[in-house]
Amino acid sequence: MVQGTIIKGIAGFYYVEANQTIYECKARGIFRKDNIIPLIGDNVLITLMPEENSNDKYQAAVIEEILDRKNSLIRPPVSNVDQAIVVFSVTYPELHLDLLDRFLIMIEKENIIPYIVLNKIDAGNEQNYRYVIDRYTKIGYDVICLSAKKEINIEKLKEKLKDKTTVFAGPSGVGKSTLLNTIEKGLGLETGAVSDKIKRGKHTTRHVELIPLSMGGFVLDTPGFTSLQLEGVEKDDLKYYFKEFKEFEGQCKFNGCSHTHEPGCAVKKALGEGLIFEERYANYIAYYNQLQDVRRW
Ligand SMILES: Nc1nc2c(ncn2[C@@H]2O[C@H](COP(=O)(O)OP(=O)(O)O)[C@@H](O)[C@H]2O)c(=O)[nH]1
Ligand SMILES: [Mg+2]
Ligand SMILES: [Zn+2]
Repeated sequence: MVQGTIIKGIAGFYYVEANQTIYECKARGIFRKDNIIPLIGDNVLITLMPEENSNDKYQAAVIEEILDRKNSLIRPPVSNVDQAIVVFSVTYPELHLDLLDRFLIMIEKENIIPYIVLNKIDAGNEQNYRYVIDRYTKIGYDVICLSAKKEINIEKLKEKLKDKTTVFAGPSGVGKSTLLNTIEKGLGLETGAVSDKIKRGKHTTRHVELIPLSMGGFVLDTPGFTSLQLEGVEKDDLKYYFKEFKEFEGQCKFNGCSHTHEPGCAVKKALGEGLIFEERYANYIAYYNQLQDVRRW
């Protein structure tokens, strides 16, 4: 048997990359019986079919076994993700820190390593976004400023992608596809001017597909989101997804402190001392209340 990775699924077929070759695979019936549905990103064992089952484009194979998943996301539906690149633009569309914080929560929840990319620095004024770099670096995130179009600082990002499975997330129009086209030459992903897309209402409903990188590893381009629900986040767990709270965890007066109203709260004390950013804390409270509301319904 050969080990490979499912990179896309179309009409009952799974396409598995193994040793630089893509195999067109059917899944064995046993998965359906066990209620396991193969996911893009799954590491699988396949057996190759005799030559007469193959077509011009692909060699035929059968997926025999799905290996244990490290993690899996619902949106986009993909497994075994190592890291996520959250892309924002320093010009248009505007930096939306509420959305950035929501992305970070969803990524932290799945134990995926996040990187923040600020794109279009060729067109922006550093004075306007310096605070974003400072704030998120201080919290402990890696912030990479680059220009996909002018190819500035691309290598800094590229070195993180080798041999990893990386999801690219971020709002529409920030330059995700442009960035991927720059990283993997000849990819030819569709890109568009922001205003044109909105005007024509162009919404390319793409299927989920892992793109193999020639240096090793996979990337996944996601369609842009303009809003993000904190799906599946438990109110009481929200605090664990705020990286800067971690060092104060366990120092509050009450066990299970929610850091919202309790006396003797170490997080609120840190906030008062300027060790935690007010905007981040304000978002924590806002999301906490939203999650609480959902539960009461
Ligand atoms: N000035 C500038 N524009 C960029 C850069 N990267 C992408 N763009 C433009 O931003 C628009 C949206 O890019 P696209 O890659 O389609 O964004 P996506 O929706 O996130 O995939 C296009 O008009 C790109 O040419 C950059 O580094 N600098
Ligand atoms: Mg795109
Ligand atoms: Zn507390």
